[in-house]
Amino acid sequence: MQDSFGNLLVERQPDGVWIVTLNRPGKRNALNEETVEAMVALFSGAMRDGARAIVLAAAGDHFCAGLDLVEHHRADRSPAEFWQLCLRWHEAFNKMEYGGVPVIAALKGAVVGGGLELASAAHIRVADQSTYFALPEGQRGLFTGGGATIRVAGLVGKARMVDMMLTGRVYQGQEAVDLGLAQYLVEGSSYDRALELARKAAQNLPLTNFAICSAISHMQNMSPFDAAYAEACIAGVVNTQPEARARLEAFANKTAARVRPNE
Ligand code: 1HE
Repeated sequence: MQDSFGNLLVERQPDGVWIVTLNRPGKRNALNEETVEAMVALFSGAMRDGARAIVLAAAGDHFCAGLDLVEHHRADRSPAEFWQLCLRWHEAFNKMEYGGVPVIAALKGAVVGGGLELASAAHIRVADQSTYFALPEGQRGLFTGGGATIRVAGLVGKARMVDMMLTGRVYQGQEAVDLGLAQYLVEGSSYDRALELARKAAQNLPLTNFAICSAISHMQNMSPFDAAYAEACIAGVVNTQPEARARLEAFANKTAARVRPNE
């Protein structure tokens, strides 16, 4: 079943995997106000609406060119208006990161500016040979407003983010993976690998994925002392869920798969 949420296409597969496609290829999937509002709506309801994992894909050759610079130029926004706009971006990306449903981004081409802010809110990022990452805001006379100072700095570190913004430095390939901008680099299609990973994650119990895809992020915002307490509390709920009993039973009966090294 395929729906359209403004500039997002949503395909809901029977196993609970949703394919959400940024669908503004003519504008390199630049994020205009309408697209950000569609993300807020979609990611706010995804868990309630039964999504078990989401592939965040993109139409065309580029994942996302960031803020819609033409809309921004034409709107001639006031400081207060842009401040408000940034809060909507944060709302959308927080719903993704803290919403409890695994989001796997299938990256290709440009993942730049606000596009990198979007990608960095996903739980898993898969790059292909065409993918490149940059923060061109510095060269455009702008500053990041969609969470890069938290999420991109969190991935690559403060010094690298400052360099990316001051000099327009581009990262790609294995170097981007080594820095943490993506966790996977594929020879073929990032979409195919992202779908495979989403199907795998969708086999976990929803409550377990909820904890993985919200609690770990929340804990980064806490003191280690409080995070440990919250971890115990969440484990109390997750590790005693009735739905886990069959999986534990299978392990006890020696019918469950064992963890083995890669071949
Ligand atoms: C756009 C945008 C955009 C393309 N806003 N319209 N982001 C940037 O600085 C990236 C700006 N974009 C680019 O550098 C390039 O467009 C790409 C490398 C992504 C793609 O290049 P290319 O040669 O395939 O496409 P193009 O010819 O540059 O653009 C094709 C169309 O997409 C064209 O529109 P058209 O109607 O003339 O055909 C472009 O105007 C349009 N387009 N990118 C609007 N970004 C909360 S703060 C976040 C701060 C930021 O994100 S700053 C933005 C950083």
